[in-house]
Amino acid sequence: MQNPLYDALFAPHAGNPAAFLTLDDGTTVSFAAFVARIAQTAHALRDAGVAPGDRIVVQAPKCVGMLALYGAAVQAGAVFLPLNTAYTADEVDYFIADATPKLVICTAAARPSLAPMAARTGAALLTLEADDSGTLTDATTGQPDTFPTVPRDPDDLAALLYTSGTTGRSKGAMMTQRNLLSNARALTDLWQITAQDRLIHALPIFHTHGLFVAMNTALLAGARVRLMPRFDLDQMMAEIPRSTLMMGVPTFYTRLLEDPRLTRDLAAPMRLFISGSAPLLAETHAAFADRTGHAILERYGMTETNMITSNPYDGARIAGTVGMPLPGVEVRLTDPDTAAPVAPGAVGMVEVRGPNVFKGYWNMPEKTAADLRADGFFITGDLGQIDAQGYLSIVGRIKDLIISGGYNIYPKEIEDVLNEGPGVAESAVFGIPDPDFGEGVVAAVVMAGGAAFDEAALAALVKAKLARFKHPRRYVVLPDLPRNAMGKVQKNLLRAQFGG
Ligand code: MCA
Ligand code: AMP
Repeated sequence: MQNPLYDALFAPHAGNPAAFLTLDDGTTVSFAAFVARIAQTAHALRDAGVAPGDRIVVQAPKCVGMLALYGAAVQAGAVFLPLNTAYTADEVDYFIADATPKLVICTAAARPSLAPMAARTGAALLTLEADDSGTLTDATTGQPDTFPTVPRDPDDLAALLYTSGTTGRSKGAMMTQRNLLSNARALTDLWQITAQDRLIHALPIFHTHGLFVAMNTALLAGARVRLMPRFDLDQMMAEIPRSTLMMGVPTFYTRLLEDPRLTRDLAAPMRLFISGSAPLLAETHAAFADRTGHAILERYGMTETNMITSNPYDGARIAGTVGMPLPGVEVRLTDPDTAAPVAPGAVGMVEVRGPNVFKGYWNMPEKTAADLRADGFFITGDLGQIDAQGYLSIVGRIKDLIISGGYNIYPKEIEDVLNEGPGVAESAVFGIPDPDFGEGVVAAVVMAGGAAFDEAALAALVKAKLARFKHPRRYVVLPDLPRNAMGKVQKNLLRAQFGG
């Protein structure tokens, strides 16, 4: 038995002296050095007590060591669980308790708050910093540069990615080797990614987009990667003329467009610009094409499913649509109430089936059964419409979700915190259009009889519990929340009232 993901993404690069990663200071890491570092890290994982199937929780800055850790987890047969670096200790506590990892990796600054959580589940703790130093790096130093790859079945887990829900706490989406590899193959093929490409990588590597869509395809193709710690306009302007490929969220594109340095000449060497994770406005697509001559290729996916559809590489990339199902992936639109397929051209719930669809939610069989039908179709919570040419458009969502700068924000999670606030009777959190992030978070609160509204107290409560990107940027006080006959809060009315 082999390890399909390791064998496809990492093993072929062993001994290849060509440059793979280019860092901020201009230094490069060769494919060979990267694969060797993965092996050394795999030894360090084993020394830390990580066995096949064990989870590794990682809340660390984007750096070579973090990428090598991903590879090492795959090679050692462990389950990689990356977390948004913006999450508060309160948020991380839940993930550690739920996933019961054998190893937690964080910065030295976060160690005091995370160490007791790791201790509670009997996990070891190592550190990793933005400059690649830390006790994890120390533990890899001097280790052999080859590691006996742990055999894995295609249905074995490679990663656990937490995604919030409209009700209750976050759920761990179990991603198998097959899920990741099938998607990497489909995308690499469709987008014609090759060893000639140079990818501008400015996305975080704790989500599907930056880690799997971007890194797995680059690794599969043997493409070079300009690894940036974060999105930075000056760096983007410097890298565009030296690169061929970029993947980003719509905010990347609106920010690039605001900069007059973005011109047709600057972008001439580029082969392909790809957007996803949130809706790209048709006007952004048009403005970008007008300015650079490039038609942004928009695709659509979800943590639980990896990528589902993509606009074509050769062929019309239609603004406002997310294209056609990837090869091997089936999409159907159903009536949200009856689950029956809708008529051609009608709006329906997007359901998806294929090797890309996850194995289920970690330790949540009921939740898995509710979202994954017996015939294998996963219910996305997105509403779509398919035109006569077969292009899917995402026209709405049944799930109560805000997408801000490509990050998902579940209103329920914020409302639960606000409702604990002094004098708060109830609250409703909703998204309004935001020129930079696509959507911005607004909180409407109803105070209990006579209680005074104290914004600072509420903001402090939110700050203690939730990552900064989830914080409401505006509070409004209402005498009561608009509800329909069923008693459900009508957020569409709130959006209409405050979104102008
Ligand atoms: C940062 N802030 C945000 C966000 N990012 N607030 C709301 N939404 C955000 N996305 C906060 C900061 O904490 C800061 O707070 C303030 O906003 C301004 O920060 P700024 O420096 O402008 O932000 P940035 O560091 O430039 O980040 C913006 C960003 C970043 C580049 C758009 O958020 C980003 O890289 N997003 C990509 C997310 C992503 O990869 N999503 C893929 C998920 P303060 O007020 O304190 O200054 S995977 C997925 O969705 C599926 C599977 C798919 O299809 O891909
Ligand atoms: P996540 O839970 O982070 O995986 O986010 C997945 C959700 O992001 C999907 O269910 C969609 O609602 C949304 N999404 C991703 N890509 C697109 C896109 N290109 N257009 C519209 N929505 C998108």
